[in-house]
Amino acid sequence: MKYTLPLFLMSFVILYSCKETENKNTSEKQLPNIVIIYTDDLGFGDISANGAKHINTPNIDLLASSGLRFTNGYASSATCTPSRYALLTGEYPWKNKKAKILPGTAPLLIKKNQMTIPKMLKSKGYHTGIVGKWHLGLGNGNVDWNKKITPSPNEVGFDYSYIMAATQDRVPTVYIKNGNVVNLDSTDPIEVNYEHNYPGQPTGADNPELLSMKWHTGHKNTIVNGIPRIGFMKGGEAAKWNDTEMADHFLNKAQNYVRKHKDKPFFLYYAMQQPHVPRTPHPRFKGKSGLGPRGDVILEADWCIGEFIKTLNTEGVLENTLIVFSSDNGPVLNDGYYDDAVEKLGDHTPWGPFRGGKYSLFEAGTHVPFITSWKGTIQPGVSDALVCQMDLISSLAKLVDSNIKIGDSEQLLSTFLGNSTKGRTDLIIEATTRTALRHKNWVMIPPYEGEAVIESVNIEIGNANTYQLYDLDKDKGQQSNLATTEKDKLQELIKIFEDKRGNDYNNIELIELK
Ligand code: NG6
Ligand code: CA
Repeated sequence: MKYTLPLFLMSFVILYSCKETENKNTSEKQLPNIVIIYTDDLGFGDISANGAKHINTPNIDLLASSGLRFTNGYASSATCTPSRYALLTGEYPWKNKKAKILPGTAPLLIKKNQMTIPKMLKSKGYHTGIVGKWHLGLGNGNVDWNKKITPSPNEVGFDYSYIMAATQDRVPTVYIKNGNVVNLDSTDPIEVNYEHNYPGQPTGADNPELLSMKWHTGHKNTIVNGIPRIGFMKGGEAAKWNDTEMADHFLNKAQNYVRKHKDKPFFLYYAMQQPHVPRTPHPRFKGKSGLGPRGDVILEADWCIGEFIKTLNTEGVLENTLIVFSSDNGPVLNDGYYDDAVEKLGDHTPWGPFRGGKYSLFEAGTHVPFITSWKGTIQPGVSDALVCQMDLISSLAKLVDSNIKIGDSEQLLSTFLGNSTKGRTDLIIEATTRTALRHKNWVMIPPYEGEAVIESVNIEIGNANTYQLYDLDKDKGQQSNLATTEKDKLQELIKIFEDKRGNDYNNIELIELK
């Protein structure tokens, strides 16, 4: 009798501490780290995991062979800004008329009250970070680059941001950390505009003798590191990035982010700059692919991914990290600089089995590499389910038990984790403001006016004066237009498309690539 009370208390203590450990384990399990590795202009056929024979991407392949490789994974769009908008917000970009390729001076495209992946995860206790390319606008339309830039990624859900504002070929050519230009010297202020040059400054158009890379189309304004860019920039000499060091620089920031935040659930959006132009491989990779700089920077990106995953491993978080790998749009060879991408292509097919490329409504524009990997949780395999990057926000919300709902984003968590083969039935794809419908194995492209091929990039963009209908099961390369033979199917798809898209889909402002 005399031992009863202490025994009772002891069992209570033991029970309680078991409960504590159990809670800790469950909550740790419930909240895995999430990493999105996002490449820029990497084509479906640019990775050996998807069948490339003339380039070797061992680290991406390992991600694929140890995870789930999607054969029907899509970016929402065939260009960068709209795809990134859809990825982060889960909303179709054609619902926001401003979601087009943005200049470096564009205001922030995501509204401060809009839901985003990092915002949703933050509400669940995650630390959230972005390293790399942003291209979703900054500030309110009149940024003073010498002061704190706001709003920035930090106002739409990211606790930490280390970014380039737009693209590697657009000014300002500086890194921005949490809204402040890195290494800014106040005695050499930065000015940026896209309309006129600053007096006395050389440009790509006027000073070919200063160029280390020759422009082909568009890129003829301010010269930075011998490379002519889009837009004009003055000052900020000490803050300018080094193009060939950029991959190492972002990798380093991404690795440090993991090291610093590994003890708490984190979300990292690692938005790599390759293989977008200007392609500036580090000397370690120069000439290594035999395909010219475009191939070399793909090797560089693959290496960075390997190093980044090594860091997750050595920091002990790989088994508690869901990694999503994809690309913002399909491939392009000559995208405005002479850099041997065309000349040295050989037999490599960046577009894989598909037609078109970046800017195109044909498959290669949006049908991109897509891999999910989570060591110990996702069983290796291949999924043919139709999925879009836009679906990640709802699916990740399910993963972390958040109850946010985003209309256009389908909740496909079990598909992303390999526990279901069910994908979307329909997806509206977008390319330079034009839209088309993927429905099951079918694709319907409505008629659009304008050139069929953008000559400067030599890509068929999908315009025709008739409806186009393709059966991807039989015709991945979209060679056989079935619109006149499969009339019922065509009508069925037009109806689905117009129900979702509205019938004013042709009332659009077409983008010109000059
Ligand atoms: C185009 C640029 C191209 C690239 C693209 C954006 C010209 C001729 N072309 O206007 O080089 O910068 O915009 O690419 O200037 S994206 O991947 O960020 O969407
Ligand atoms: Ca892109």
